[in-house]
Amino acid sequence: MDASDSYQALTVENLPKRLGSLDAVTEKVGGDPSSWQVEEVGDGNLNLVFIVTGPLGKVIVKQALPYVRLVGDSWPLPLYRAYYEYHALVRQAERDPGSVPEIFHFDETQALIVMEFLAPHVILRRKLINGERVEGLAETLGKFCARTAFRGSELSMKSADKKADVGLFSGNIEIPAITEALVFTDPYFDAEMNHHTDGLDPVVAEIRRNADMKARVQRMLLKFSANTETMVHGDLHSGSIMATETEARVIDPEFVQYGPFGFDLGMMIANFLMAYFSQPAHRGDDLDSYQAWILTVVEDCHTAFVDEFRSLWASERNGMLYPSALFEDQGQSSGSACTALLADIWTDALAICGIEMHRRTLSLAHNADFEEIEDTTVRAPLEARNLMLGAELIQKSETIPDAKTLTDLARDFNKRNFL
Ligand code: SR1
Ligand code: MG
Repeated sequence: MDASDSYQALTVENLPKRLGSLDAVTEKVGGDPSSWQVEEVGDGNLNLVFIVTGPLGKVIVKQALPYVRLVGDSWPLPLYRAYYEYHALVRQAERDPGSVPEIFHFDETQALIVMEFLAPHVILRRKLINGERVEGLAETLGKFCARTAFRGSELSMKSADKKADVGLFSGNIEIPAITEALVFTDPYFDAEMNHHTDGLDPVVAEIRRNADMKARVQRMLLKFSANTETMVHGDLHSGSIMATETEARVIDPEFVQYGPFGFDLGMMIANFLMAYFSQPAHRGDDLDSYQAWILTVVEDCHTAFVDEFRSLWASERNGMLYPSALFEDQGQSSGSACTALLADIWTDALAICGIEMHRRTLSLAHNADFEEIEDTTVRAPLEARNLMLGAELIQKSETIPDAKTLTDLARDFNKRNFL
């Protein structure tokens, strides 16, 4: 494809002709492009996603659409998000090698990325709904969050490089604006695109009446929009993770931006907690053991995050923050400074977690964990537990010291009836 070609959305029919002359694609797929099998598999909220199959193998082609797919062309969205996604994938691959799909080709004008086809991976959200376990999941995800957080910050990066990167990603305006509205604002008033399950009204009213909690959410929005602590994935829910029985990879970082250290950890944990609360509608005899496994993943994610962050603190603290000149070089330990920073990160993560639990139940984009529960008389009480724990986390984020205290709270809320 000629780089000067103006943007045109790919179709199953025109993809072989349009990508068939790219070496980066033909080397992976093989054969005559006219014989390629092309399948459109995108079921996300924003993009086109194709699997392209030939005699040598498969690739994924992801192309941004100039509007929000979930809503339609009444909500335009810049194509430039593919550019930021590409740059995010490059950085994540450097900071946590093997954690994200390999990129074979990027075309800025066409807003498309050709990347590794992950097989036999499936979206983690589907596995959680199906009751499947993934070995080593917590370790992989906790390390991913710690490595990308630490190595994307001035704990590790040269200040000039980090500031240049903040400049680069600051052009990604419309995508964070989605998060600013859909995640941090819309759940807390009667916004146009909101919807929630019948029967939830009393709990929704209680949440929207709570001015102190809304102020805390706005405080987090201020941090989200103004703190450039590190490069965050920005949308690390269980639909942005693909897994086999023994491996997990992170995909889809188009919501990348610079933000708080705890953002990705908090959003990810929220999605495990929503999977946890939805389980009574998906499981039979194995309910207790599967719910227990999900909470173990939450605890172990936090442990892996903390352990990896501490290890990088000891071995890679070469940026301008907390320099050894102030601590080790003067014969003093920086251990308590690291512990205090980790406590702040955890506090932010808990508040983000609660906010994500709210938005997935009240705002535009819900998740399948709850949405696939057809009987709303079953769904509403489960969502109410989720909403009430979300409120607790936002309000008590400073006083929940660790992941075990968090999972104890989840176990407690899982027994309660809020409607
Ligand atoms: C209009 S986009 C809705 C949601 O889909 C994405 O995956 C993000 O989570 C966004 O908030
Ligand atoms: Mg996505």
